[in-house]
Amino acid sequence: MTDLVQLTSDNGIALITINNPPVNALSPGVPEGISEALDKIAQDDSVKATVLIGGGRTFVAGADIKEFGKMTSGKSRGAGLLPLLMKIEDSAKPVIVAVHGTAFGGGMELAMAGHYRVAVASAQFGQPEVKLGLIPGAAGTQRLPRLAGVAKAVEMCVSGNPVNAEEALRFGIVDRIINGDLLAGAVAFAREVAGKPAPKTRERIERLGSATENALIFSVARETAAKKQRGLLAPARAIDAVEAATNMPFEEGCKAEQKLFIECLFSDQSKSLIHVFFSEREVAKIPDIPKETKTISVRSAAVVGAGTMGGGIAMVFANAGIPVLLKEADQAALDRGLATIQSNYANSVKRGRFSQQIAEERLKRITPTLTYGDFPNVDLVIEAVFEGMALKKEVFKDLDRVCRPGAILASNTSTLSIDEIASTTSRPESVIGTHFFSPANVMRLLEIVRGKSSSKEVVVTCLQLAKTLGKVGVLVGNCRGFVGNRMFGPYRREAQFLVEEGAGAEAVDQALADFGMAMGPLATGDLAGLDVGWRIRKEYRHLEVPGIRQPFVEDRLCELGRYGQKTGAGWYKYDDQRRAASDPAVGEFVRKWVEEAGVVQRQISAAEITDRCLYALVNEGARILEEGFALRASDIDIIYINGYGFPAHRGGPMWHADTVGLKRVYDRICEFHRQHGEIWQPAPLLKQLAEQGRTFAEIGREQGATA
Ligand code: 3H9
Repeated sequence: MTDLVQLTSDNGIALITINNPPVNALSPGVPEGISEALDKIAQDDSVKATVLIGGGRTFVAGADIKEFGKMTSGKSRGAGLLPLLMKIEDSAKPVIVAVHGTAFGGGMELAMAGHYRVAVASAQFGQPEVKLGLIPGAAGTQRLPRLAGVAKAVEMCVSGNPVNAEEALRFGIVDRIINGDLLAGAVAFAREVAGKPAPKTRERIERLGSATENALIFSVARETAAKKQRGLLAPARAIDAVEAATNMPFEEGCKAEQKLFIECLFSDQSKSLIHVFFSEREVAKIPDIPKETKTISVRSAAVVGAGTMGGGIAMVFANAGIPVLLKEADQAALDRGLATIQSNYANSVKRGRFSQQIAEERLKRITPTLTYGDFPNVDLVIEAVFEGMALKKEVFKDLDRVCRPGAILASNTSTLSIDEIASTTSRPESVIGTHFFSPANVMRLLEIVRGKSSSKEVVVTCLQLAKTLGKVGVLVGNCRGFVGNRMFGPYRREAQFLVEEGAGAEAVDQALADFGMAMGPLATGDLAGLDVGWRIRKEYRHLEVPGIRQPFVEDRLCELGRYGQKTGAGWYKYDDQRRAASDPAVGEFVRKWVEEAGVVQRQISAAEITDRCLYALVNEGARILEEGFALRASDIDIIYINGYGFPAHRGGPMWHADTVGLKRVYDRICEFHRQHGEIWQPAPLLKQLAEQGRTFAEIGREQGATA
């Protein structure tokens, strides 16, 4: 028996306990341990039935995801779970699987091989493999339709979303919900079924449906997946695999599933999504901050500024159950802010996202105010006033005066220096940036900007708080635009250059949407407001280096009052529902302006569009990494996936560059450098890695950047 699995007994009932913290993944040693235990149980006449249970906080969260990389690089042959599952199912004595926490992926497959399943009410069951670009690979697509029916199996394997114990019971995945002690309940259940014939999931066919019913289920599922999970391999393969369960014997179906699983496992999509899974967990690990660093308890908060961002941030706190003050300078602005919040909540209720009662509870947690009167009582304040240094400094002077010592003073600035803001206070160690993305109550990303004096406690607290708020917090350094917006500049610059050089706005957006971006860069500009960038460009014009090319078409559109969606016209025209349509006038304007500027237009391919926009991101990302404003390349990937609509199945911009090959990316950037001048100067780090044949992922951890 391995250390990971224990065999004990309780008066004729054998207990197999899996102990592989933190989530009892089926790492090497676990399947072997279960198998050995079954052998012993088979030989022990005193045992009448077996309970299989997870030790610690959960049952089994799936195969060990770390093993997949070893399998694709030929270092491991994988868990080989199928024979173990057959052995469980063929066991002469009934096996009762007792579930708490999560039975996910291989854990769910393990549970389905048992003869019965019992669970606590809080347990969750799911086949989330698709979220890793995979399909269930241990007969999940074959056993689940036999238990839960074809439609439910398709839904669970294609969406990857779990069901709770109650739903699992309703669909026949679970046989009994145990109220009270799970192990005791499972043992009692085992005594009830001991000595009776044990049902084998694989032999059940009554829920497999008729050919006609199934044909409809599969065709609807394929159509929906093609639309909602555009460009993704795994959902389509999951449907193929469940279909195999309906038209092949079990063993054949398993072989078909294996083939499809292997196809997915070796795909770039799966490698990218697995990279995203681990990177999302890596972001919270900060090399110079010890694990045991104390955090500051955040039980109440305040937001200064009730505009779009401030109101959204207040909602984020209220949604997470944290009471929040919302301060404005005058009553009219405060009323406007509150009205927007109320209408956002009303919309959510109308769309069925949550009940009226929940909306009211959330709203009650937001206390509007015109003064700093209650500020001494809060643990954290987020300033979200208009983006101007003078105003922000004034606010921070006030906060320094009124807030209690130790309270965190955060700024939602998207561009300004946190150190300069902090310098106006007597406690720069308590000052930090918390850059939310619009709409703050929807977007998952939170850039946490570490100032040179921000204390470790404040940094760790903000990283933890991000989790509490349902965000993914990424620590970044204090440079202009921080990480996300600093990279977004060159990306959008290239999109505009491409239009000037002859690509239509639609062609630019389409190429990037085809790549998988949630939205093209020009349509994104229309959404955010083209005037925002225009104002910034005017303010920083004095910093432009003479002789370096600058895009000009977007500024001209702004001069015509075309600010994007809010004015009904920008790169596109919009109806009163803000639906976009292409606007031939834009093409005409551009041709005229470009001709005046002496630029000769040409045919531009979709490949050039994506290369120029994406490699502009990569080149700037490499500089950021080298300068230490991001800790790891994977942190940049997480920022782009969660804040900028970069497709997760491409792993983020830096991972995408690794996948393409840094030498190829570097060579292409050198080509652009020759064609378009100094803005394409390759980042030294990129050059170095390309020459050494290395990747961003490799250096991520050794970079030791300061962020
Ligand atoms: C599969 O099963 C394929 C099969 O069909 C069989 C094919 C043969 N493996 O998320 P957390 C680590 S595919 C390895 O922060 P939570 C995680 O990295 C798999 N490691 O906790 C983290 O490590 P660290 C299908 C894993 O409480 C630590 O555990 N299953 C695995 O917020 C804590 O994780 C899935 O896709 C794993 N399977 O959430 C489930 N899972 O502390 C994936 C977690 O060093 N897992 N770790 O950063 C989850 O969804 C969540 O982790 C879970 C817990 C909900 C379970």
